[in-house]
Amino acid sequence: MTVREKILGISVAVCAIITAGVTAQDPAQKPSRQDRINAMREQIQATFLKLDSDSNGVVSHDEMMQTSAKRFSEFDADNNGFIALDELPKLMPISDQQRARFERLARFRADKPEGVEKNERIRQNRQPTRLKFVARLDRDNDEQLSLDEFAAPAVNRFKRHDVDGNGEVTLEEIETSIKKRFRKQRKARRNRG
Ligand SMILES: [Ca+2]
Ligand SMILES: [Ca+2]
Ligand SMILES: [Ca+2]
Repeated sequence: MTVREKILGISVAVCAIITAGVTAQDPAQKPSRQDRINAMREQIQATFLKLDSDSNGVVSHDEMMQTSAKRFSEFDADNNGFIALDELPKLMPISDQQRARFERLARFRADKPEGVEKNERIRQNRQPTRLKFVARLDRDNDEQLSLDEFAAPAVNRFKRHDVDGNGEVTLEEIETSIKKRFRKQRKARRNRG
């Protein structure tokens, strides 16, 4: 089995597991939820394949950092190793993928009580102003971002996904951590009432 076949096989399994968990909850919503799950599966797979630059079926810490460093250098126009406030656009860009994900979830939330309000709050957090973006990540308060500061969210995400802590992330580990997050979210929703 090639690595690609393995990855495809695993992501079908991820989909099946997520489907089982979600559709069992609310069969009436099945089509739109199924769409969400399919889209999510494709998104996870596409991101994984992109990050896995040597195509060996695992994303290493280095591969994740390379991606962050590339994005960092796109912003660091004067190439001095720091992103200054005026090197950023007034509103931080979001990827097509993030936008599609937000719109999908927004449609789902819009039918819920307070969904519209919540969507607006999430939209503002998703696409923050450059001031908010720097303020959130600027740990040493020098009003600019080092690569470490810029990459911190990606590093934290990587650590969360690296379930066995060996410095590499597999699709199975992403599956495990996403399921864990789903369970936590469902539990939080139940506790809210
Ligand atoms: Ca790799
Ligand atoms: Ca700079
Ligand atoms: Ca800083």
